[in-house]
Amino acid sequence: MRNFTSVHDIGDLNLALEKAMFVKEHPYADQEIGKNKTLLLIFFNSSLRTRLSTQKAGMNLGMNVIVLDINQGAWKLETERGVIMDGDKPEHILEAIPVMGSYCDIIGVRSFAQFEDKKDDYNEVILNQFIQHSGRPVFSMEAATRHPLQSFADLITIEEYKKKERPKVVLTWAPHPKALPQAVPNSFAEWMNATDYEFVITHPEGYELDEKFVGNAVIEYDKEKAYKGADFIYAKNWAAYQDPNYGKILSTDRSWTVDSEKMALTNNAYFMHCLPVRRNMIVSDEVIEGPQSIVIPEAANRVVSAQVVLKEILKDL
Ligand code: AN0
Ligand code: CP
Repeated sequence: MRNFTSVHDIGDLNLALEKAMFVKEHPYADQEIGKNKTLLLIFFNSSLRTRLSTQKAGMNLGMNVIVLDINQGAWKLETERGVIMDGDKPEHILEAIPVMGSYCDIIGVRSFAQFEDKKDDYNEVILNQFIQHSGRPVFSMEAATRHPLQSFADLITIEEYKKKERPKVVLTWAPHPKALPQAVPNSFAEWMNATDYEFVITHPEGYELDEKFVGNAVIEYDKEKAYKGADFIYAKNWAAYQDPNYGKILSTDRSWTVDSEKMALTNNAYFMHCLPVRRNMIVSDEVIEGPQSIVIPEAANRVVSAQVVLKEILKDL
């Protein structure tokens, strides 16, 4: 594998899942593969899970790991070409990227959608600059439109917990006070569409995602209907995608909060969320603390997804 930015880079999903189960059972089996290789993790945005789990995955593979928070201690980066740099940004990303590439063997990048220019976000301008100019394999740690390490961990988790071959998986929008990117739901949809699960998306009108990610999912605006018979409820907030409301909050309707009442409509579904999660906005205390909540094992699987991806990249270095 050279770069990892979406489900399309992982190859056969069943094979990827087999690799994941191997890594989970034998986390230290491949300590030689990363020896004297340096992993650089670049964060333009905050992180708890991605930061820790990706470092752990690298260490399990014997790698040296360096982490850089661009907004805490690095020079502020200009990202647009042709700008007269007389403002508050002392360095251009076109120098910074190859310099960073010269200090490592593999680069992970977290760079969220900025909600300033939909085209820039959906063209993955920052991530693609790393791919073009770093000279190194690059993997996404949540870019503007996708969060593939999260979705891979989600898939591993569903495979571990599912009680039937073809579970009903429901992605539900839920309210949130801040505008959040579509990366997690886009990516989750893309990975679910690559399986043969029954996959339903429910959200208020106006929250339609990019068709490219929705694929063959069934869109059900009636949330109670969507919850019916679900085996997994996957909650996430996102801001509007469709024009002219791109990046806007259209609703904070708490009837969409995942609560025990709605969970009672399901087939005793498991509750999933990528975290961080705002309690009693996205999900009630009762549901997230309840026996069907699998958010902690889901987060733990982030080490597994990262380790599979790093191992595949290391193999092809
Ligand atoms: C981010 C998002 O919604 O994309 C990261 C999730 C993994 N969440 C927040 O910023 C709260
Ligand atoms: N789920 C996830 O990516 O969490 P962080 O934002 O804390 O990395």
